[in-house]
Amino acid sequence: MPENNSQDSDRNDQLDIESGTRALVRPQDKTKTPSFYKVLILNDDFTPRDYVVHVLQKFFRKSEQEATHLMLQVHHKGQGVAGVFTCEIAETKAYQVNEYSKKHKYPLKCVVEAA
Ligand code: TYC
Repeated sequence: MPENNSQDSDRNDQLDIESGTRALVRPQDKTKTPSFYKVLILNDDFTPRDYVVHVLQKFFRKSEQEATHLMLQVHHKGQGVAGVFTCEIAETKAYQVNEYSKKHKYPLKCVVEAA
């Protein structure tokens, strides 16, 4: 029963509370729960609305309707969640959007935050 077992991520044994025994867990059998990260898109006063919609479609695979809805939410509330990803993918998406926006001379920014 998983509730009765305590498994510390950096030890190779697993405690069974009922019997008080420890069973060895081979390192290759240990599954790590992936951590998730939000890519937040931030509002600013200069980036054109159409460009934000384009970015949300291009980098976050939003439909035109979803992208427009999110862009308006961000415009009114200051920020919004463009997507939730594993750490490396979240950092890559934010980097790609920020570089793309620099290239197009818009101040649009994405930042990454733990989910
Ligand atoms: N506030 C911008 C404008 O009025 C539009 C905008 C929306 C910019 C969302 C960034 O993430 C953003 N042109």
